[in-house]
Order: sequence, then C-alpha cells, then structure tokens
Amino acid sequence: TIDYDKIKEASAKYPKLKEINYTYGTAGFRMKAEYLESVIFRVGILGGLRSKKLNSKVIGIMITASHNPEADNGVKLVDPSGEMLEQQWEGYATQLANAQSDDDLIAVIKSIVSENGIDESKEASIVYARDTRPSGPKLVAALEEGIKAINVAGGNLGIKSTPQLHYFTYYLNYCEKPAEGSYEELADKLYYEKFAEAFHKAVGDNPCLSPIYIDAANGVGAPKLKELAEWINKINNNVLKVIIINDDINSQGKLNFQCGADYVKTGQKPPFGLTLTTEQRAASLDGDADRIVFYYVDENRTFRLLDGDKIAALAAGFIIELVKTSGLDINVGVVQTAYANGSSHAYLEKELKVPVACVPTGVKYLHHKAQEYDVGVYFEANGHGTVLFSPNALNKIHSAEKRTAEQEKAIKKLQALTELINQTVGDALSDLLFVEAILINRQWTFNQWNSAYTDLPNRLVKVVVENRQIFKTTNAERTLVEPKGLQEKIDKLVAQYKDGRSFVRPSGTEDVVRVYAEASTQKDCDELAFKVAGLVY
Ligand code: 16G
Ligand code: ZN
Repeated sequence: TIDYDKIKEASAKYPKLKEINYTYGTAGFRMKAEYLESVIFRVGILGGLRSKKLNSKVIGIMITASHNPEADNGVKLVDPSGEMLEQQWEGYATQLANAQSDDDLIAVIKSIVSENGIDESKEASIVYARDTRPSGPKLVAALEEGIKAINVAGGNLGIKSTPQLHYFTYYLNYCEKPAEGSYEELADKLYYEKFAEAFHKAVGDNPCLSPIYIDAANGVGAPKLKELAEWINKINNNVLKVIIINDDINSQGKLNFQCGADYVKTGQKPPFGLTLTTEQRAASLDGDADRIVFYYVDENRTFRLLDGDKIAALAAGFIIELVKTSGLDINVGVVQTAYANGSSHAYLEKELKVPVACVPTGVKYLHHKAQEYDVGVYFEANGHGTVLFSPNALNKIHSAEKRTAEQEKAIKKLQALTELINQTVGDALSDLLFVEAILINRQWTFNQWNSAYTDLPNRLVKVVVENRQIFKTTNAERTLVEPKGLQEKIDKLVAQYKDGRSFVRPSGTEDVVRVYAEASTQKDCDELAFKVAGLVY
C-alpha cells in the first residue's frame, strides 16, 4: 500500500524549485537538466499510481531530451501498450510537478488516487531507461527514490533508445514473460532478435544495396545500431552495410552538436563530418533514435533530403501495391501534420489515391488518427513515424488462405513488414530497416525513391516572443484564432505568392513560436517566412 509518510520524507530530499512552472507537453517534461530532479522523483510516483490504476500493468519511463542540446534532459511516461501516456494523466503529471511543498504533493497524490478509484494495495511495476546524456545517472537516482517511496517494483534498463523502452514495455505486458536474464540485457536482445529476423524475412533473397552512412548524432543510436547490424549480419552476412559516423557517446558536448536528424532537416545540409560523393547514401538519427531522415547529393551536387514525408510516400506506395496484389480487403490511410510538404500531400492523394488526414503536431495525435485505418501510415516531416496494422488487418494478413503464388508472395511480404516496423512508436532503427527493405525489394537508388515528387521549397523559422500562450490555433494548427486578426494578415501575404502556404503555431517543446512557409521558389518562401515572422514578432 501507499505509505504517505514515507513519500513525504523522501520528497524532502527533492524540493521543488519555487520559481519554475512545469508543463507535461508533447514531449513530456523537457528543460535544462538541473531543473528536473524534483520532477523526475515525482514522475516515479506517478508511474506507480498509473500502474496500480491499470491493474498492475508495467509502465515505462524514459529519461531523454531527444534532439535537444546535451545540457537539457527530460522525462516521459509510456503506457502499457507502448503508447504515449493517456492525455488526462498528462494533467496529473503537471499537477504533481508543480506541487509547491511536500504537503501539497501528498494532497495531489491523494486526489489522483480518489479521482481514479485507485486501489492502493495493488502491486505495481515500472521499467525505465535513459539516453547517453551526462545528467542521466543523477536523474535516474531521483527516479529510483520516487519509485522506492511509493513501494513499487522498478526495473532499470540502463542506456536504451526511446523506442527500445517503448517496445520492451509493450513486450512485458503483452508477450510471454521472459524466463531468465536481466531486463537490461533482455531489452536489447529481444529487440535485436525481433528486428533482425523480420528484416531477413522482408528482404528475402534480393541483392543488397550500396553501403549507407549513418550519422548517429553521437547518441544512443550509435551503439544500438552497431549491435543490431551485427545481429543482422550474423544471420546472413552483408545484407546490410552500415557505416556509422558521429558515434562518440563519451566525449562531452558532442551529442546532437552539428549533427543528427534535426540539424539536417532544419538546416537542409549534411551533418558535420560527412562529405557526400554523388549518390552516396546517408541518414541521420536523433539523440534518442526515434527519428530518421535520409539524404544524398544528386548528379548536379544538389543536396536532396528524404524526410518523413518521403518515407511515408515510400511506405504507403509499397504497402498499397502489396495489398492490391494480395487481393486482401484492407484499407490504407496516411496521417500527416501541417508541416508535411504540399507536394507530398498532393502526391499521396492524387498519385497514390490514398486518404490523407492532417492532425496537430505530436506523436499522440498522429498515432491515434492512424489507428482509425486498417493500415495507418504516419510520419512527421521531421522523420518521426511508423506504420500501424490494426488487429483486423493483422488477422486478415495472417489468416489469408492460400491463393495464387503471386498473392501468396505479397501476403508473406506484408507479414514480414508487420514485424519489421516498431508499431509502438516511431523508431529510427526499425524505420531504417523498413526503408532499406523496401528499397532492396524495389532495387531502387535514393534518386529513384526521391523522384516520386519534388518538394516545394520551404522554410521553418522560430520567433522568440514574450508569451507564446497567446497564440491559439485550430484546423490542425493551420489557422490562428488568436491573436485576433493575425490570420487575415497572414492570408493576405500568402496570396501574393505562387503555391504559397504559411502557418504559425506555438512550440510545444521550446519557448518560441514557429513559422512555416512554402512557395514555388526558395527566394519566395524565405521572403514569405520572413514577412510572416515580422507579423508575429
Ligand atoms: C516532440 C514530439 C514530436 C514533435 C515535436 C514538435 C513526441 C514523441 N515528439 O519532439 O512529435 O514533432 O515535439 O516540437 O511527441 P515543437 O512543438 O517544439 O514544434
Ligand atoms: Zn527523439
């Protein structure tokens, strides 16, 4: 049961910093690492409550700040199925984090217990992991104090990628409980085994492609990809040739610095330390390996980015073809955000003839929308995404009666894809294998992949404002409703540019407002972005 005196005593060691107002946002709590100890202690308590509420199911907790600078850190909770924490509980997280005194904290805990009819005597368990940040160990210690204070079983997974933590949480709740071995080792082994085997199934005996350079952002993706590739090549040597760069996780100051998926996507240029020759294939992960973008330079030495939109187009195109060939009655849909390039949207709707939905930024919105389809493909332009196969689709794919040899082959391939994609959350390593498998099946170069459509020139800028909370949006963040009158001004500007589009939204992770613009030329869209930013400022 819950011993409130024990919690109060433990909490005294992690006093809340008075002046800070915490918010559990799209990426959980995220900020300078030194402000997080009290928050993470309390998140341990919240994880225990959540587990009790959900009949002792295992809850996951990840300590990471993804692509943010090394000095930042963060924390988020993962529900038993491997999905993001349910929205109502985000509010509880915020309440807990902001309780000013130990007594306030106890009061908030009691109110969560009573509001949810939580049985305090229920067993509970939590698994947790961290990325490679230097502040990680200290924050893990705070988390463990919180977990201990609420008398809950905790399993430390050590250093893991965010998607590994999601997958292992799901695994513990819904797959056969592992008989032996430490969780820290199992969370690696089960993950490598699953994705290595699925990759072989999906690739079949098609010849492999040229090596791919992977910029690991000097983060956790480096050691994990190295081991995963070893597993893959142990089964069949040379089916995947990865050359990992920016793999230094030990030197201070290197994580995400001038490298990684966010750096490449935002700057539309290769990371530090990588000079590309024509047609050389490359990709960048982010600091916790849940995002990936691909890129190359073409024969004119132009840098070409294959971002989340391109991944969605590649994945949807391949899956739609397989579904058609298989003769199965399965619908496919794609989910995007306002950041999706206008050309990608047009390509999906007009060429692939697939329904496309637009939702607000943040994985939870994309994920939930994607669950409405038999096969839901979702990718944010920034490279975060996955493909969800509904129980109905899985059922049809796995129980499909033998038909023609061609249909049989397509169904087998679909089966392999369901296993190759990490369905709990966007996963840079699983996405890498998924993309490689499709390209290997198609025997496509990056150039062939890229040729599906041409991106409209686009620009993303951030504007520091006094109070970003005054910016309120609707229509999946594409329209501002407040401040009043601003949207009309933006519309007027946009109308002056061919293929112009622009929107303004407050960031959920930084204290800024983001302005996105696209138009038919780079000069135009830069100008449009600049002018819209001027309106916001
Ligand atoms: C977080 C989100 C990501 C989103 C980004 C937007 C998750 C796991 N991650 O990183 O999906 O694109 O925030 O940040 O939900 P912004 O609100 O600062 O633009
Ligand atoms: Zn990330």
